[in-house]
Amino acid sequence: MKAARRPFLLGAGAFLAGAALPETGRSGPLARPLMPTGRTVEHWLVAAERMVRIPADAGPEVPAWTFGPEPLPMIRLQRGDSLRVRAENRLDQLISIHWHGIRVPNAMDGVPYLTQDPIRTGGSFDYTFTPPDTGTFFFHTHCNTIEQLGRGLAGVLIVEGDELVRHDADLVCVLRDWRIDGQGGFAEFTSNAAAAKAGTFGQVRTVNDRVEPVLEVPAGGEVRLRILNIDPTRIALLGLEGTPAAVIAIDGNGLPPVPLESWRLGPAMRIDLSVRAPGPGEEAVLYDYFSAEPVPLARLRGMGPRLDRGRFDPAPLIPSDFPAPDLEKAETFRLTFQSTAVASDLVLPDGQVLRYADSICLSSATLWAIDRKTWPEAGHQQLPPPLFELVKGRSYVIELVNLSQYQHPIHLHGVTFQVLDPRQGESGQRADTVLLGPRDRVRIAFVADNPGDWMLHCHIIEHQETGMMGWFRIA
Ligand SMILES: [Cu+2]
Repeated sequence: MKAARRPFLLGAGAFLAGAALPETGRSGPLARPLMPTGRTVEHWLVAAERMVRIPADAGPEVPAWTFGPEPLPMIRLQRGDSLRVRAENRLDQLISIHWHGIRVPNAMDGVPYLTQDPIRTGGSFDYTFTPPDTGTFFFHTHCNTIEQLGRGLAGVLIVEGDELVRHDADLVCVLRDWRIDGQGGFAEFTSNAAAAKAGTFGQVRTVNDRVEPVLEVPAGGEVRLRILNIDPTRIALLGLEGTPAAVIAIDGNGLPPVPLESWRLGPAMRIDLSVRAPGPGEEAVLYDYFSAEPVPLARLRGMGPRLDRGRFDPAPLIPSDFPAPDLEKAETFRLTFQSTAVASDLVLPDGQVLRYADSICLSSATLWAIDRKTWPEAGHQQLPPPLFELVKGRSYVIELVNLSQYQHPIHLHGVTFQVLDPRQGESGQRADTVLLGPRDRVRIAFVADNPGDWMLHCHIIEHQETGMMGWFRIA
């Protein structure tokens, strides 16, 4: 029964400031404005090469690049907290830190040359911002990302404070694969042949850097499982066997709970699950069904006496406060995503034919394009013109059209968008990354309320760095 759950005691009078108390009916709770806590959480991230065991419990030591002694730093904030991170660079190449999914001010977005000078060897940069939204996010470098992410430079950022009913446990499951060569080093992170297709896959599959870890959960309890796919390449098809679960957030954004059957989670995408923990000593298994043989990724094991939480009926999260796009007045832009090597036609639902009979000039560094334009030489020094320029405060619809036969998780910096075409049984969800299937088309909408120059790119990093990357301006 719901009454058996502990109510979430709200801090800082967050709701009292609003006009109405949230409702927990079918429509879900109401959003609420951001109330700063006045607290600043400080972290010092030192990017350096460190010998790390991969997988963490059993593997050989490899020269990973990490932000600290813990290969995967975890930052947890309360809603309304400010974050100050000093990022220091002790690698022999440039870095910057991008805060994926956080609607930061443009100067904090961590894109070299577009929003800041890259952090040089021996240098540092202070990132300070107050995340406007709750949820499950991550951060990673935005320079030479194929190698820097491949060697591990990433971390998790969680902003708490979105639960009406507190879960009995709150766990993080970070999916990433490693390219280990078996001789104490890393295998090649990319090849042109792989980058022109689905990308280069890691061969050591890990959750929280462990192979098929056992995650202990309070037996019978309600568990929040924050699943992040921070792999540069792999698109997982997730399922949980042995216990009921529901998707309660996509890319950190709460939505009316959707029963989990299977869920396609591309690079950079996240889902939060509410899971009924197995009974004492029992297990549930998180699988990736994408390959021919389902791959077990992690096990949830019920521990302690069984908690009585009644019927499985997860409560929706409190959504973040986003302006709703005005779809009547919104201007529409269309972006096409294509290979530079393959000519392709696509007939759209309105009968229009998009034809690319010729190919863009090929080089080893340009394999992919947005609107037939590739990012020059995978660098950021020479900026191409923006893909589009948006007027601050106006609503926009962006139609994303995939002309290729490969999947592309498309990510926009600076904004969280509404996905107008439902993808996996959900509706009206907010996201920062949307997965385009082969020859797929999806419309997204948002209010251009965050001024600045923002990246738009595929998050299969080899696609991004061989051309499938652009930027747009909100002014
Ligand atoms: Cu892609």
